[in-house]
Amino acid sequence: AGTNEEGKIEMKRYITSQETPEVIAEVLQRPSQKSTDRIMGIVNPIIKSIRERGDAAVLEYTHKFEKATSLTSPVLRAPFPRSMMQLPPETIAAIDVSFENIRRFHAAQQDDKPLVVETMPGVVCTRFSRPIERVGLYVPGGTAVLPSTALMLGVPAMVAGCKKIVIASPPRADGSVTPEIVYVASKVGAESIVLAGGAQAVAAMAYGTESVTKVDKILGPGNQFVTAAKMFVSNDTNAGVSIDMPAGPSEVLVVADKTANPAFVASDLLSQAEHGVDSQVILIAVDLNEQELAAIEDELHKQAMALPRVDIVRGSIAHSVTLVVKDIDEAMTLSNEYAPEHLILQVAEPEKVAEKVENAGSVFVGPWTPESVGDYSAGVNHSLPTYGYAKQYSGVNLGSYLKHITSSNLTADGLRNVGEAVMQLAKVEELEAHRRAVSIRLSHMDKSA
Ligand code: HSO
Ligand code: ZN
Repeated sequence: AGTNEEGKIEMKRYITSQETPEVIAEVLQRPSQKSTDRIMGIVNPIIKSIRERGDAAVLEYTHKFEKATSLTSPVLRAPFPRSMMQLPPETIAAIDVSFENIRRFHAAQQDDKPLVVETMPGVVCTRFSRPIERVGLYVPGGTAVLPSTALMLGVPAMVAGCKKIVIASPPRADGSVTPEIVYVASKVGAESIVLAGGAQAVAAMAYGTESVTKVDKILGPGNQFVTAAKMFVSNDTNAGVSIDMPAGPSEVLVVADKTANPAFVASDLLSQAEHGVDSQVILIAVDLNEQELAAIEDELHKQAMALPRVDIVRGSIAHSVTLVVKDIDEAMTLSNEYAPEHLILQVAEPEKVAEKVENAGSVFVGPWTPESVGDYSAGVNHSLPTYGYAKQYSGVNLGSYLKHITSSNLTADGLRNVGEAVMQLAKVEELEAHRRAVSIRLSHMDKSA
């Protein structure tokens, strides 16, 4: 799969003008996820045992799944010892540069002045924000260590002013946490690191255990077990916890026209393909001829063969496609329908084309903007809606860590101005106490006048 008869790593190619719209819609389907029943059958008992047996259960799962049998406590509390964040200076420098860019971009999203609107004379409506007090940030382990995800989740939590930042991440088999993650945790002021992964980490943060702090919101990507557990706890009123968004496998859609550099296009497709066998990459080729398509395909194969993770790439390329379309408008219609997590525009006048984006998690504009700059260091967030959820969800941003609270403040004149409307609607709804809450005050004003 993902390889043709001669062993070439190749995406399937469709020319939209030669297919029915139904076929194209079918082609743009996400690879289907394992049935939720099966996943929930595994996740439910895990959640139950964490609730019943707390730390002991967390440790058991970590011993079993992470093989970290030497671990005796599931939590590491701040201040984290320097010895746990020994890193080469170039890694420190890279984290520091990325941290600062992410901090700046998210700090600019702060609405520090409350919104005040006088809707009628004497009727003042205000909106102000407050940080969510305790947040749990899930940083996946698995086939790659992801300190960048710790940055993307931790920096906005710090900027928002969340009082307790808890980071959960599966430990390595020797029981230690990746030093990059410890370093990021200390930079963002995390109060603790939960050394657990999967549904058990989510459950521990949702309900709290003897040593894991219960949180108010859980953010971060994860596999199907993590996602299922997040969905479950956010639906459980006993947990009192919310989540950022549903998550699926990572994906990219690249729109390329004749001006695009084939090597750049291939490198962007492969950056996403190497994440996991379930990643999906889509190339929309705008009016490219056979020779131009072949140039991209040759680059894709050549670059893929040189990658350490070529086997993962083979898996994801197996369910990835190239769509050849007639013009940029057709490309953007298809892209908006697919609603990609990442959208890369390697086209003439990319800023103009960016204006046509209706649905996407994050957009990468022009030849000098590979997705990887956004994954790590540009300042934008990489925790983004996948699986078509870009149609209704935003990526993680400062607002993900805030509540917006409104207030109303009326003067006597204000109540005189708006009172009639209130009383009439209360009458319509036959809620007499509502009506009287206004009329009592109005007659009081008349008496004291
Ligand atoms: N592209 C991934 C994020 C990531 N890339 C982390 C590298 N490390 C999902 O947006
Ligand atoms: Zn990535």
